Amino acid sequence: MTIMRIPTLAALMMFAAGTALAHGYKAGSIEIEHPWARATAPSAQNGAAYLVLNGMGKENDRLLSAATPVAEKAELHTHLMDNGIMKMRPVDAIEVTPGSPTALQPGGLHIMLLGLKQPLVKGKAFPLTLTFEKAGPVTVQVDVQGAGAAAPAHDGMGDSHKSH
Ligand SMILES: [Cu+2]
Repeated sequence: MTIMRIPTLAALMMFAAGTALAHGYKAGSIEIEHPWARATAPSAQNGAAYLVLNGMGKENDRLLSAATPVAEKAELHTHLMDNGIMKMRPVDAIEVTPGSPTALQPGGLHIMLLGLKQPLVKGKAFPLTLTFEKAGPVTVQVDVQGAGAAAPAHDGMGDSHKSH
């Protein structure tokens, strides 16, 4: 019955909203802390989002994909050293291991936002939907911080992306 399905979804959404504390989110037993992105220049094609994944349950899970209305595509990326040059590579999934937080941060794992439809403006926020293998999808709000926020390692990002 339709009547049963819709309230279930609404209840889930309310649960997600109700458990948001201090800019944290929950998907099943996974806590997602402080999603943020760096502001981009008006001409920038790409951006990146960062957050921390905390497995609070007993089982491992995996972040499989991400999507956002502000970019054509969101990919899971990591940084690897290749002949002394830091390069970004797509990864199939990001592991979430209970008891060991997985940090997505500049210079490491990140969610790449490809084909920005609008610049990421400091002080604004945008929705990002994360899909986990077991916990399923959850939408978080990503805070946009100043262009100079955190490590400068990501500044070469646009260039390395153009090359592949
Ligand atoms: Cu990247």
